Amino acid sequence: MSGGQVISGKEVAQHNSRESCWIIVHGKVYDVTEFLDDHPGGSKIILKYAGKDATAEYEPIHPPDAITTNLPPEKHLGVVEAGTVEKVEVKISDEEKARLERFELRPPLSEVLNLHDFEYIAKLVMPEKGWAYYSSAADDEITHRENHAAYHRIWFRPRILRDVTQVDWSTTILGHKSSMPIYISATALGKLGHPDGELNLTRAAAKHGIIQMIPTLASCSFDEILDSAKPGQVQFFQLYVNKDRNITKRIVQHAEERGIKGLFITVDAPQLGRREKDMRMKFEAEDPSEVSKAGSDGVDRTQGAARAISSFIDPGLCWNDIKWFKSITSMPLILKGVQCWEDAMEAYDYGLAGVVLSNHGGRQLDFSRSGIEVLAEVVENLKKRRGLSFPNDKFQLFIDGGVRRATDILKAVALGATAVGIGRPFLYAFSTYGEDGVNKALQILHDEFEMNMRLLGAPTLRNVVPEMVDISNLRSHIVSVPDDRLYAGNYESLEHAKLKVS
Ligand code: 173
Repeated sequence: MSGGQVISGKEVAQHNSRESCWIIVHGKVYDVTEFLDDHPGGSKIILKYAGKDATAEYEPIHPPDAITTNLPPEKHLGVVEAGTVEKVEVKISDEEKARLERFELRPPLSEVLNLHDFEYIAKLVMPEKGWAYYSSAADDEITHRENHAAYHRIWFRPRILRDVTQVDWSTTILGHKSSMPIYISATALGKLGHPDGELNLTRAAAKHGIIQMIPTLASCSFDEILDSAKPGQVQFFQLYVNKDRNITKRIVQHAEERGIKGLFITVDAPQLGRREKDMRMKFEAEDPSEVSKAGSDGVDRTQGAARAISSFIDPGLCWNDIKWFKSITSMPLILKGVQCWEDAMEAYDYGLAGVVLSNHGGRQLDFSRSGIEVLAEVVENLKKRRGLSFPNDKFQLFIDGGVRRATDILKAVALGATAVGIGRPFLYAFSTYGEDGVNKALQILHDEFEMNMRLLGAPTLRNVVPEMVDISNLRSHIVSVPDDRLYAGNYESLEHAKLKVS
């Protein structure tokens, strides 16, 4: 049989076993029998759709070309005859019904006042898997919370009696105009939140004049995202480095050909962190007999969506590779995931264009410090040891993680950041309201900038200087002390004691 054949749904349905397993994706028929045990997400999930249409399950977690690039051409059997495929019966649980009702009842966008609101609504209305994947973070999620909490340890020292009739918070990032000192950070698997996935971000970024960083593991294909950009729209690309450097070279050079303006190489994920919320979701979805087999072939199938598709990432990536990257591209190179001044200085000495001080949204090493805290030490040390001042056009500092307000961003700018990456809040915005949600999130930040620039006494970002922030507590990690329940439960306080009334 060759790839051009028309095959009836009935015939596909006969290949419904481990011995002969055909599936339909986007109207095409594939023989995946020999691929079953190589599927990073396990054979079980494919076998569930053996002989059937797997498109709905496939779509959110695979780029559209994943199947065509992983299966040899002789396994592309043909196209399915229209109207002959039996619908896969999807049983809707009571919880799912209730969720869909909640989705319909979500408040009008006009009631959303800040970025936290999107997160609150997302938790109530998002599909369980998507919420678990987006919101999860490593281990005890201490770093995830610290990312936000760290901003609470910085206080403003605003200036008064400056003319703030006009305020302007636009800037340039790697030489490209941006209407705000932010960019949309790379986040994987956009279709877990909304059928248009990352395109929601591309469109809103164009509308608001900000830059989107496209992830390696987007649900939409790279070219689809590029094709939906406006002419001249600036985009960056986040790169996971493949063990097979030829694949990486092809991806990087394709990105450059398509006009990507900055390559952000992720350096904080030689192995993916344990996101237990995401892992549990997978665990519950599995048949227990399959779970007990997990690991017998060296691949643990119970690790959640992200881990299942991350095995291509090279843990052998090291400083020596930088030379190679410079030889294959002339895009500006930025390391994403730097966590101390020593590595930031190394990046500078290697002649890179900048670093993102980031702990991957708290999803990698738990107890790694917040970007804003690392920013302060990087600025201090690069000033002392390399005579640099920030913001600096030649070596730009970015941070991400925990940003929810323009005040957070202004704190980072005051300390020397060129711009701040925002990830989850935009995911929550499109998961709840599609592109309109992202537009609203950007409008909220716009309004917050306008007010806070005036209140700070800063007509432009150049006036947002280190003297405007008090960071004397930034490095003291305040740890909350749990209630002493033993004491509280056993001690009988004075009010219960029998007092002699004199
Ligand atoms: O944070 C992530 O979830 C992430 O970066 C990732 C990495 C590999 C596969 C999927 C997501």
